[in-house]
Amino acid sequence: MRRRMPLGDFLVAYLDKIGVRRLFGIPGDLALKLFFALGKQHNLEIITLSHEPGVGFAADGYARATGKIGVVCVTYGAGGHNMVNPVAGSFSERVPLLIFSGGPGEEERKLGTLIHHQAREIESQHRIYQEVTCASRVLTDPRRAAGELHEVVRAVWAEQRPGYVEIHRDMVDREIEVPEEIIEWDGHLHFHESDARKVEEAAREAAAMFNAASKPVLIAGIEIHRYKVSRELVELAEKMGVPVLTTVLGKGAFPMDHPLHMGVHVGPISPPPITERMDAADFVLNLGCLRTDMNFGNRPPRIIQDKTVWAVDRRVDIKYHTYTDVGVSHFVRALLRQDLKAHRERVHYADNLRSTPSRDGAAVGVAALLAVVNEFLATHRRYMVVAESGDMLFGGLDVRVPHEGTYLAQGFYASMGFAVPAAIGAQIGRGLRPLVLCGDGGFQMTGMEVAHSLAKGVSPIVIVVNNGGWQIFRPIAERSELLEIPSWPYAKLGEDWGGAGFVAHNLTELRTALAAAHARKTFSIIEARVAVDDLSPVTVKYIQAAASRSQAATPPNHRHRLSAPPSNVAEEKG
Ligand SMILES: Cc1ncc(C[n+]2csc(CCOP(=O)(O)OP(=O)(O)O)c2C)c(N)n1
Ligand SMILES: [Mg+2]
Repeated sequence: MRRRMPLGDFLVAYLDKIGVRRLFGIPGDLALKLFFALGKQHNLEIITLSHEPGVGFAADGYARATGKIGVVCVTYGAGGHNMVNPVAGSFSERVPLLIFSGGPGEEERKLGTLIHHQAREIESQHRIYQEVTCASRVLTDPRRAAGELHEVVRAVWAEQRPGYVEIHRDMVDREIEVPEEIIEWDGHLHFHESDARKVEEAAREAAAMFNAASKPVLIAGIEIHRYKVSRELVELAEKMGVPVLTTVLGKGAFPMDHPLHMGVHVGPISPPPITERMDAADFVLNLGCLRTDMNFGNRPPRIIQDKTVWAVDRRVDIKYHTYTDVGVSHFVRALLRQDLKAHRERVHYADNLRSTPSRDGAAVGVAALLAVVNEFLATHRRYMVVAESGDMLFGGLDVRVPHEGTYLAQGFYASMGFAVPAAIGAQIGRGLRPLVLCGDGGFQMTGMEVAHSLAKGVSPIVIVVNNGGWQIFRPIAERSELLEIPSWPYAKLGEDWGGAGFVAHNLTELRTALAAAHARKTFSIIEARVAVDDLSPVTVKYIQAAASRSQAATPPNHRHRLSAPPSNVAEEKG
């Protein structure tokens, strides 16, 4: 890095300094210079996919799986706008992405014509991204460009949210001034500081409540992942000896095979042992949990404030007061330093699957499919399960990944199209092989990105749950034909794209296909044929909860009837 250097060279040097080794993107004429400037650095691998949403989800999956910043480069307008949805998902689920977009140069802007790819004004794209990023800049001033990029990157890391940098094509070769402090900086990024006095006082107060309680429970959310305190959380839980639940979005924040892990808390639609234990709790310690409707099972949250400590978004709410400037990582570490009563509660893991395994030759039912996946994961432990929005987002909640593997899903933003490209990005970054649980609808959005697997050296196993359409809505749809989508030859596509393909009509075929896919080095697509009206146990409860909420606001003569839950579903208690 030099005091004066072309902006393109500075970007390369800067990314190297912060340890970026991979960048996801698709070029375009307004971003070509930028794209190739970044590509000049030989230790920066450029990963291209076919469609910007895939690129965005891949970078997001990379960031989730590695805990590093996912970097993206797209062209202006058509490319940039195509990527808004994945970035919005990263914003709402706290994933650190850095988006570089190209843009028209000064020459073109002087022409007085509209410029290709332009939507409204030249600035429109930046304005759109301002809504879905924590920091954004258009680098136009050679004296300030370096500092502005640095500011965006520091915000991305501190906030664990996307940042946006637009670089018009004539800026890439412009000499810029690099401040001495950036040249001398060691490249380490930091989370926000907390106020040490507030941290201590909040931890003391929470510990006193915990010590006075006889049935405490701990719930872990997404910030535990993002602020990298999973190890400390395990230590804290072991010191406390109490049941640990995770939220929907935070699934995986606590090891699913740990003896203290009780399962996923989805408000009142949790498995009955979990709702019962929550009802009995006289103290609930929420660490890093976002207050989302998904986390509460689409029912109004029932939070008894005098029994609750809630740490999220750099604040700790205790009973009816709040400590600001307390980050969850500092709070967890401070809790660990307190004298804590050691409980010795025996915890039983609870899910929504029936314990009796289905007969081998039986048709693939969704609950049985999930049980077969669990069986597979118990013996093939180094897998990263990636669940797609749709029935599999809820089905995935009943999947139990051993601690050697991991779990990724958009548990709140819930965009279809996430799973396959996110799995590709995640495997590139983390090395673990993905097992993707995906509906046919979700697969038809971005599943074709799996065709890049061979070239990118990745090997996901994609289970396409083919129920003939967007069937998660079937229980509440008045016209089910509106949910239908064409059937694709999923297994054949897998073969034609250089991987393997399997069709499973029953559980024996599903088990065989999983074993064969595992034995292969390439990617596989396993099409699991499922009845149109078969859904995972959690989906049935969730859709009913959502429907009864919307029906409460609908005049009685306009209410539609819910179909009865499929017979393989465990009835909700109470
Ligand atoms: C990008 C996007 N568009 C639309 C939706 C709304 N949506 C949620 S689930 C779903 C259907 C999912 O169908 P499929 O992937 O086949 O899963 P299934 O529920 O049938 O198993 C739709 C359309 C969404 N979540 N994301
Ligand atoms: Mg479907």
